[in-house]
Amino acid sequence: MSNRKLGLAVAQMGPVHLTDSRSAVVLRLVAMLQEAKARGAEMVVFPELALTTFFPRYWMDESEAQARFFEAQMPNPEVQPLFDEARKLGVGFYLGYAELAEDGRPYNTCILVNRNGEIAGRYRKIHLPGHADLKSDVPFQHLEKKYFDVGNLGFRVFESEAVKYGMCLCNDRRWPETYRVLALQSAEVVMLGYNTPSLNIHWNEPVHLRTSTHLISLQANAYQNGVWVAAAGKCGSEDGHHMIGSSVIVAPTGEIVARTLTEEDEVICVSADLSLGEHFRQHVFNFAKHRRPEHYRLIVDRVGAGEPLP
Ligand code: CDT
Repeated sequence: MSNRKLGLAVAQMGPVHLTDSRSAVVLRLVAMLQEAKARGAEMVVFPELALTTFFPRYWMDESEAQARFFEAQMPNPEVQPLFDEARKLGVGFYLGYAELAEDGRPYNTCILVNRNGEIAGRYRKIHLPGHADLKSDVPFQHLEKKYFDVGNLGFRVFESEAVKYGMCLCNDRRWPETYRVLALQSAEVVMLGYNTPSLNIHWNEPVHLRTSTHLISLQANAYQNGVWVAAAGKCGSEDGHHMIGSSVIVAPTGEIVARTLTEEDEVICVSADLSLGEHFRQHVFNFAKHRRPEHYRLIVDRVGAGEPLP
């Protein structure tokens, strides 16, 4: 077994309010990048939609949302200091933001930036939660289906500085297909950012389940795919709307090896032994030896649950 180590950090964010400027947010990201580097990080994971408040909770025209919350270029002058600092420190990062693509389409996107400050990978969110219509009987909206198109880049693995990274965003983390498609491309580390409201507007879910289902999803999928999972939340109360914290780094054993304590800007960092996943990938989850895809056809042939097979 090789013994490859990666300094892996998660930079959780406290709230970003409607009145906070991009430049102020980027200063916070730069400070956490510096702290992570000082603690040995080579890769730092920031949250989903890290540059703005979690705006899908608000109803507005698509054009207004795009003007206020989307980035038509990346990097752009307000975000450039983060790229510059990454290059100066020689540390990579994952960043989630609302992207207005060159063809004008809106996506919930994350990028992988390498230690030279260059974009080395891009993912556009596939499992968009929520709704597109105005719900009048709930305390806030969840309008990802209104503001974003379904991602068109698939789940891809990017090799950067000799590490194989997979990326996804928030709700994707609850779907086993996400991790399996990445693991079938030999991902070693899955990075994700999230914004998870503490209240579920769709059914009366006890608040504690919001955190436990988040952790169960990460831990089970880390183990079943032999990957490290690094999950960064934006949390606390954004203009009165609370979101869960509990940002974590999970080992391929399924164990949480670092977890945030606060609901504020907070860095957690581990030295991730990338060879740990190899044990699982070569034995219990040796895909080539043990998978039986001929019995998994329904996973791609059906979307929703249907009748038992004849
Ligand atoms: N941002 C995001 O994807 N949040 C979802 C909320 C689901 S409730 C409609 C999540 O999975 O945490």
